Amino acid sequence: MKTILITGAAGDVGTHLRRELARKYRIRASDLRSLKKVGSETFLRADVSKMTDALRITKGVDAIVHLGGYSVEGPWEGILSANIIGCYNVFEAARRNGVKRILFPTSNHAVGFYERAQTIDHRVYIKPDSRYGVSKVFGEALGSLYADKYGMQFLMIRIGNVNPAPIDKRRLSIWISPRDIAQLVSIGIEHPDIRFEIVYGISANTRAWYDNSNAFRLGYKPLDNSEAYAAEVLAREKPGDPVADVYQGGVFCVAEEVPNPAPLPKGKKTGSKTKKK
Ligand code: 15L
Repeated sequence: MKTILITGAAGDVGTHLRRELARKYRIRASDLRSLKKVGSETFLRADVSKMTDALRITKGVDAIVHLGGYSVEGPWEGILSANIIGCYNVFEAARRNGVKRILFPTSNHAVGFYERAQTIDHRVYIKPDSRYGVSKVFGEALGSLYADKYGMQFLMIRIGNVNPAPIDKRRLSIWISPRDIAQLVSIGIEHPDIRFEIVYGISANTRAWYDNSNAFRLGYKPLDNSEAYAAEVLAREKPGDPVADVYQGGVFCVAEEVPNPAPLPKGKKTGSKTKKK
């Protein structure tokens, strides 16, 4: 039985995956927070923004599902440390520990500024809609580098929204059920010919904005379709923000106030060198 490390295991997606995959894999769950164990999984507390922690948790596993980090928009400092430094540490620790296979749950927010009127596939140019989306694009780019340079293997799953049922009109297009995301993750762990692939993490939704042919080529056969919930979801939908409604990323695409950074102390300019007298 393969040993799989799931980082960020205490979050929603991690919790669904651990339940769905408990009988198929030996799971090593890792998080900053405590969690309620599922089956015979092991738990390692870790902060992946520290390389020593990343090296410790990635030792001796067959594959990594790297969910750790912010799963929504957040302040730049937090995104930088958890999503960018944390992602680098996990991929680099995997390389040093000889772990070849990584599944990176990237996000619909890596391409959230595409309009809903458009159908996009895995080859479109990135269009992140947030600092969070940019951090997912960073993970995709880093995976591409590690695949080409070090021969590692990556499945990038641009996840829509994992939930037992779709929660609003936007999610009718991007919803994925827990059993469908578990199927995609299993493909990512088992498929013999993955080098660097991008797929969309959605169920077989009638209203999908994605052409998910790359996932189907790898053997994905989603079992669920959000249309079964459409009437109920649309009946309770309230009018939304007109800008958000244009874009696939929804409210992530609406401009927000970003506070100015604190001014630098006087006499200290970034990039300038002080001449010796
Ligand atoms: C995501 O990427 C997030 O991880 C999740 O929490 C949701 O916000 C989802 O996107 C979404 O767009 O619904």
